[in-house]
Amino acid sequence: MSKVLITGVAGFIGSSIARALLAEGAEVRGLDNLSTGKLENIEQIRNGIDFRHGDVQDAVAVADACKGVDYVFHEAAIPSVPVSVADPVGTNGPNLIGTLQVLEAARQAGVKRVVYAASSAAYGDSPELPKREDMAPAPLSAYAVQKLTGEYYLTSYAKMYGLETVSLRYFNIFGPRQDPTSQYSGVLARFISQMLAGTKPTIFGDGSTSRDFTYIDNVVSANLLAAKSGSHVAGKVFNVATGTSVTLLEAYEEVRRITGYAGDLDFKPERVGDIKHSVADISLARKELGYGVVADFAAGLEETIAWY
Ligand code: UD2
Repeated sequence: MSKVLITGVAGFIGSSIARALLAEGAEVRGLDNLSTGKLENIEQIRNGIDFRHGDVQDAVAVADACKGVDYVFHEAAIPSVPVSVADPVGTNGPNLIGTLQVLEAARQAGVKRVVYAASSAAYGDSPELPKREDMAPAPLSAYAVQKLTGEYYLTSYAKMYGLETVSLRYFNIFGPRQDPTSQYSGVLARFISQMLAGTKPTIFGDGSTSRDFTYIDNVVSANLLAAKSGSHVAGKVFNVATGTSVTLLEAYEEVRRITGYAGDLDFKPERVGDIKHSVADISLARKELGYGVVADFAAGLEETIAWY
């Protein structure tokens, strides 16, 4: 894959993509401002990558990071719906201006392709399921607006400047190195760390809320495919998910079974802005990227819990 730049390389997803690219023999450069990313995520691969402590909003740092690079994997963001709701202006910089800076630097540097971490948040809470890429977007939160606008910039750069771009709409991603410590952490990371510690987990709602929980290996695979596919994928948007949904109660039961947690759980009212059901149609990614599910929910959960 020659020379690549991963923004957000010290994050859960960026550090996983870095490992896979290194295994493929790529020369990996990484940019991260360590706001949500952690150096411990790349500790074991630190010597293999050209790590740069810098911000995606810093035009000079990004331009420098893009020099000589063939592929950019843009993962840097503040990946939280509630944080964006609390601070729409503060999150717009990292999530949207950062994306634009990356695109502009990639264009100036003659990068071959930019692969972008887009979000299923673009679909909002419309009742039609499963979510297909040709459905009208209905962003609710500032995060959704920022991520969706980023997609539009990618498509615009593909059309205006011929920069090859691919947007991957991630559904609920989980796996090793996902931070479980914040109140805004992914529900599976929270359930696992809480149950292993013998702390009572909480379900917001009655437990029937469902998600297309997607193990990280699928995301890594989708990124590699998005970079390697022919130019027919340029300017396009793809769901990255499993195509199956699991309720919060089912997820709780499964984590409980694997961890051997003997306690029970609390129920609290649904969080403001929560989407009730989310599941993807992944047929477009299958057809155009050659994407397939490499690890399903059960297998991914076993792997994740084994990592703790
Ligand atoms: C996910 C993504 C977010 C964005 C969004 C798109 C994660 C961590 N976040 O948000 O970046 O792409 O999808 O819509 O993947 N919950 C509990 N107990 C807990 C924590 C959460 O019941 O301790 C519930 C929560 O209220 C929600 C569901 O679990 O109904 C999933 O929450 P989440 O924070 O894992 O992810 P989500 O779907 O809000």
